[in-house]
Amino acid sequence: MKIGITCYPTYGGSGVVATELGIELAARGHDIHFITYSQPFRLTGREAHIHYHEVPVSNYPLFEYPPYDLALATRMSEVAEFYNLDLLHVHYAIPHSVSALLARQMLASRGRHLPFVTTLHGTDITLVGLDRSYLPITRFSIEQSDGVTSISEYLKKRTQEAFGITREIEVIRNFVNCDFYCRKADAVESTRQQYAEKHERLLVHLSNFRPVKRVLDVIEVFARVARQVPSRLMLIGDGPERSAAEWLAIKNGVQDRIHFLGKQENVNELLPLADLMLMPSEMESFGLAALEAMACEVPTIGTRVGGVPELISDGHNGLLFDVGDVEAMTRAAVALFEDEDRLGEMSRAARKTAQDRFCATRIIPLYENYYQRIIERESKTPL
Ligand code: GMT
Repeated sequence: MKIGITCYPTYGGSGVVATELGIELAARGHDIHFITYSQPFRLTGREAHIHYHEVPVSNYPLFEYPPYDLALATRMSEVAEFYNLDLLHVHYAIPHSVSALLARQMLASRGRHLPFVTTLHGTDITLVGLDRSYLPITRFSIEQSDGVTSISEYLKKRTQEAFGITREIEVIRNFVNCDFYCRKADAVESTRQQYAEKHERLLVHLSNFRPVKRVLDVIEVFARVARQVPSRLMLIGDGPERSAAEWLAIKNGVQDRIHFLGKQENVNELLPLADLMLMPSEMESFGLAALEAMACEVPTIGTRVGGVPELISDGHNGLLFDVGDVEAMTRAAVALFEDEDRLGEMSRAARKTAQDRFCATRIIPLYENYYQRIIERESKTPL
């Protein structure tokens, strides 16, 4: 198939999923065309079967707000026509599904089908989509999409309830490439020493440092753990809460034990070095960072919110707590570090969950089948 993919190409879960999906589909022989305002950060630009089309946005002085969504719609329709695309797949409803809707109409006026699939990721529904100024158009573009997928059962229900949408939404959960995200003993042996001494525990957090991620809770938990167990923390990512996190680390006297690594491209090389992931988010529709860690045999201490319980089963492959309960999270982390057998069992269970339920080899065929169904159905529908 020839598939166009649009996403936010910068740091963020939906962009990661879209890019990894494109890479996996290309590896299976499909032609993938990324249509975005900059090259998605996990792409090298040299992958076979992958093409990148930048969306140029005019900054004519009259435009206080350059109309990106119109430029995107134009580029989508051009790429679809020039490269004979079978389908567009947009990640994150706003504004991508609105642009895809316009592109579909532009091509229909020229006698061509261009079905599009919208994948809902979370904040496009839970935060942005429920803002009154975006709600009607988000609902409209979801209803008008030829196919809609959601990354968890939770997000599907939330979308149906909050938007009053009755149309079908297919749940296709996030995935991880289990060959790429895994723990290799020799790599851990040679690299871990950069971040922690042999006798120290190593914790990790990975996010875009937005308030919803509660990075300050990460610092609070780590500061308490570090008082009881020799340990270090790797913080991967960057964003609005970074300086508050730095300040809190200094206030707690743990700044020397924390590695602020900023945005990192090869997180698959860093995650396996850790013993435990902290994801104390206020909300997660899925929690891709936890899945990536789990594939690397790193269990997560997380929160019982959104779609997280669909990934982490409490006490088996990770541990779940109420949002903000840093004392309980601390007790759990310390208890795990003091019980090597239990930590080992949980690490193996985390890897097994990733392999058995969320491995790319299982999830990508679900997308392929879904695309096929949509393309066949739409080819028989009059324009
Ligand atoms: O919260 C983020 O990291 C950004 C956001 C995005 O769309 O980039 O993430 C959402 O999509 C991820 C990938 O599907 C999910 O794993 C995250 O749980 C989800 N974030 C929230 O729901 C807050």
